[in-house]
Amino acid sequence: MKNENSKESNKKTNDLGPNTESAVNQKMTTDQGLLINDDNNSLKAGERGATLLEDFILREKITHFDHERIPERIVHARGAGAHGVFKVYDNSMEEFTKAGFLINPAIETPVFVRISTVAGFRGSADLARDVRGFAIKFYTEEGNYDLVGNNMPVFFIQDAIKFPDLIHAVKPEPRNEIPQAASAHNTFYDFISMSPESTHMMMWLMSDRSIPRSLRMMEGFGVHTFRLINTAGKSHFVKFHWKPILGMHAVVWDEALKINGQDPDFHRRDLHEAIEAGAFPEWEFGVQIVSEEDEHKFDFDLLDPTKLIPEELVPVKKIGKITLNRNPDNYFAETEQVAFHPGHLVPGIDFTNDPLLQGRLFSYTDTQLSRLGGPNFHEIPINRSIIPIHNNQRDGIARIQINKGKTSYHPNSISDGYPKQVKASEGGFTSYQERIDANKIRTRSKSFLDFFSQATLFYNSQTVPEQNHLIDAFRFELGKVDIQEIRDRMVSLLGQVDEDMANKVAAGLGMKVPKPIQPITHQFGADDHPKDFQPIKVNPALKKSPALSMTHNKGDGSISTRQIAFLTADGVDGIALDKVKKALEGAGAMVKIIAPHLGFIKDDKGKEIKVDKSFLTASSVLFDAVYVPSGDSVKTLKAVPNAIHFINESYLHCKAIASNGNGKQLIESTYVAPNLNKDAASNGLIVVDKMDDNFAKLFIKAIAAHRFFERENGDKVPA
Ligand code: HDE
Repeated sequence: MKNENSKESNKKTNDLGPNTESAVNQKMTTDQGLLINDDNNSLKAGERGATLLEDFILREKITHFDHERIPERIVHARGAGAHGVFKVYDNSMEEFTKAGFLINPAIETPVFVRISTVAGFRGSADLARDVRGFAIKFYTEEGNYDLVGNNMPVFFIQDAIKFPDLIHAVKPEPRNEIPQAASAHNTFYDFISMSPESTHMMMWLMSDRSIPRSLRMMEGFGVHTFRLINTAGKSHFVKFHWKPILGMHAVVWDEALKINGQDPDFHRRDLHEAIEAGAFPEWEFGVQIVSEEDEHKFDFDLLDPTKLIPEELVPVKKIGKITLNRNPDNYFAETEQVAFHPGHLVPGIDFTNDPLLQGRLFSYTDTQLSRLGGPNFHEIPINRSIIPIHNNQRDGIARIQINKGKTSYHPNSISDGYPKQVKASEGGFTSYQERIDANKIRTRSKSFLDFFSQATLFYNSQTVPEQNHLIDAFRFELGKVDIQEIRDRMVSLLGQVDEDMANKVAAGLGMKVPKPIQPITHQFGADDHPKDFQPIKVNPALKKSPALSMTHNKGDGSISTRQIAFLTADGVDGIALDKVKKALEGAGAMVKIIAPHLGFIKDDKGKEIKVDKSFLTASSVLFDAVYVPSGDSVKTLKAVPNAIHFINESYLHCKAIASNGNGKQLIESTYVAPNLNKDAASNGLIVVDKMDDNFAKLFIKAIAAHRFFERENGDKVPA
């Protein structure tokens, strides 16, 4: 009988575009299109075996399964992706670039974004203390442009040749493959403490930037200095920025550790759920532009990727917006198989000679050859350009395109010379004609040898709670290093950044800050290595850059997508619960009803309320704030250890806590009790006897404040 999954019926029911498939209303087939009659039993000689080698259906299924995995990315293996669109605000960039998608506000460019951690394996937990990769593929009308950046504007090393060493040092140690997704171990600090150029990046890594509350609430950076080229061929230097509309927010370290157990997919889930709920993540795209004439006017080298251009020196001009509005249909096909490359360029954008960027230009295609199995990865749907591809590249593993015609070379006369090259004036890509006249040498430019000024600038620009978190992070990480010599070297480096900070880190480790220690490697050129860690000393133009503190960008003050826990049980005050729920949801927050058991509870009027989570699966670390409504429920909750713990932990993690009426009794049963009389505005405890119209407003304001770090000044509660 004919297989009714004919091309027509397939087309009708699976009209999702090329290369997509939906099994809705379809019958099961083998990979060759044969209808399957039994997918539950293999072919056997008799009811009790043996199984026959002849069973090609069994063999096809198992063979495919055996080869389901591909090598994970060597770095950035753990990631989450989303589709979206990019649009520029106006044509004001025309002066600097000819890239159509950056100058024409009528163009809506489709994008795919993948955000990742660096060190962990593909199955590692989301809240590792780590840099986040922020890679964007723009499917422009002039070809694919990839901006493969991070959530921190600088990097650990200045030269690509050090990348394998850096990554080997941070990855699990070779002897026992421990620890997973963590920089807190001997080999990482062994390397870093002998790599003074990494000190600036280490300040970023130990700051709260490395433990974001959400992937939607972090900045993105292109890191390297790139070039913009206009129609006249004139070049300007440029740094790229992404500014999140929701502002920058982080969790606290104790919370990060616990989230990794409670929900290792916390960031991935958060991104997915926000997009499903229609709360589309948005970032504004910004540029810092420097003219060619000003290349040498800074006290650092624009080509050095361990340096940033302070926004106070060159402001970030916001030129457009990216909106992520669609989740991938299939994680593997899209998020796993997407292949980024800083060398995927379009006319109007070009490279500089940053030696880290130059090395990257080799690495990204090379790595896809082993990860995606050959040179045809550009044909995988997620990697395809939106404009058709015509060239003389042919064949290779898994070639999908069927090239017609008699020729596959250029020049040819048989095919009238097609495909033809295109003149620059017609949109053909030409490289910026930078003049180079130099000796071939292996050395580090002297202009790269100031290692600490910007590390100090970063530290000075943080608020006191941010500085304290950074010190605690170094204490934690170096506490996991068990070779004293390595701690000595690392703390001596910190001493060059800020004496007070180094003393505080050292105190936590029960040691004194050692004197600067002589470098023991020939890092800066075999014949010309400097005598100390700070070979070039500069007097930086800026002592403080507020833009470097996360508190300078808390966003639009909305509480959109914030997760709020309502602690309830039978007898809860239904009117209070409804009122606060409506107000919070009206402001975009997501309310979850938590109770001692799943199913339904009854409010004080006997009305049934659906429970979202029981205390067994709802930990405080998965929420941004907590509310205890009044009612007989409070009596029950006082006897639930997890409810008590919920309040203590929320307080420890500096979150807003609200209650009305006898809800206060639950808070009085916790370690938080002595803090109840403190000022609500600075302490985030909104505890009222009688609920008025202002209650929800105060609570919303407290949630928007995100965290109340004042609580860390000595009145920490056990949790
Ligand atoms: Fe990467 N990097 N990288 N990197 N990188 C990769 O490419 C590499 C660097 C970044 O979501 C790999 O396809 C070298 C800086 C992101 O798929 C690999 C050097 C920055 C992603 C590679 C660097 C990045 C990668 C692994 C030093 C910030 C994930 C898999 C010269 C500006 C992209 C892959 C995704 C991935 C090499 C340094 C960002 C091995 C050699 C600096 C966001 O090719």
